Amino acid sequence: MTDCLFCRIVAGEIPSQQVRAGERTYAFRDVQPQAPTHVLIVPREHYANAAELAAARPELVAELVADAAAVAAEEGLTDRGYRLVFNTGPDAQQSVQHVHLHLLGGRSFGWPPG
Ligand code: DGP
Repeated sequence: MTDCLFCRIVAGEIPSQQVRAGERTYAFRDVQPQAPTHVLIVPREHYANAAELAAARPELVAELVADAAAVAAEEGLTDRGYRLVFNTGPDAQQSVQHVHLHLLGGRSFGWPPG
């Protein structure tokens, strides 16, 4: 999809800070990081959200999670842990309609913060 931001990032038409490049997936740093490590992992193929991806290509959901775990290990997050998030739809504030798995780590997500 030529008008999709993440399709254009995957195609290299818009620059991104690459973290991992697989045959079917691509991982890059979020431009508005919410944590010391904030990486987005996407399928190269366009699907609007996690449910659509799961219905069409369930093995790719597993691949996104495996990629996230590999990136987490590379970033030294395995022992302390990390958060994985798929935002879906307006109430979840999904702003890019190309499914993306957020990998967040390097801080505690306990409440209250700190
Ligand atoms: P979501 O709200 O779940 O749709 O998350 C979209 C994320 O994408 C958000 O955290 C900011 C990030 N983002 C938006 N535009 C760009 C961009 O051009 N480059 C990169 N690297 N990240 C972007």
